[in-house]
Amino acid sequence: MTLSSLVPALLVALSAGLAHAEVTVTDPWVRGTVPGQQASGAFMTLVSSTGGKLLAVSSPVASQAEVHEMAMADGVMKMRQMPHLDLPANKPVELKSGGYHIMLMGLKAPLTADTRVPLTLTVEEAGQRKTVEVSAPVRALGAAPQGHGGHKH
Ligand SMILES: [Cu+2]
Repeated sequence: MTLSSLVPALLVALSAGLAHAEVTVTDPWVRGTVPGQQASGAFMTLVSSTGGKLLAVSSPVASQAEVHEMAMADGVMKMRQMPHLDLPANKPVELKSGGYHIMLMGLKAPLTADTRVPLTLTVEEAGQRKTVEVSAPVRALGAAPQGHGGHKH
């Protein structure tokens, strides 16, 4: 077997393995922060092909990262930490503003637009733990249409 025939075979084997059992992450992003801000949110859509759980998140930009749920409790929006986030098989789970989100706490520096934040997700699928690396772009704090966003150039 020559090298040129080996490489395509290897690529096919790799992509077949990826399609088999993986958590797919789409449209990840992190909300930008202003200097002095200690926390921010990370958002994305997760799909597990076999069903699984998101167990933990870590990022080099934050001293701590937690999976949170935002929900109404006694008429007040409250956040609580989730021990894990269930990922039903082939059902997209959306992490978004006002719902599930990843909370980045103890930020070491402001998160500025057009940079990227590396996130490591620890997931469990079919009883197996693995990590998924995500590179999430930072979107400006003022990207949402709500008055003074502190967005300067
Ligand atoms: Cu939170």
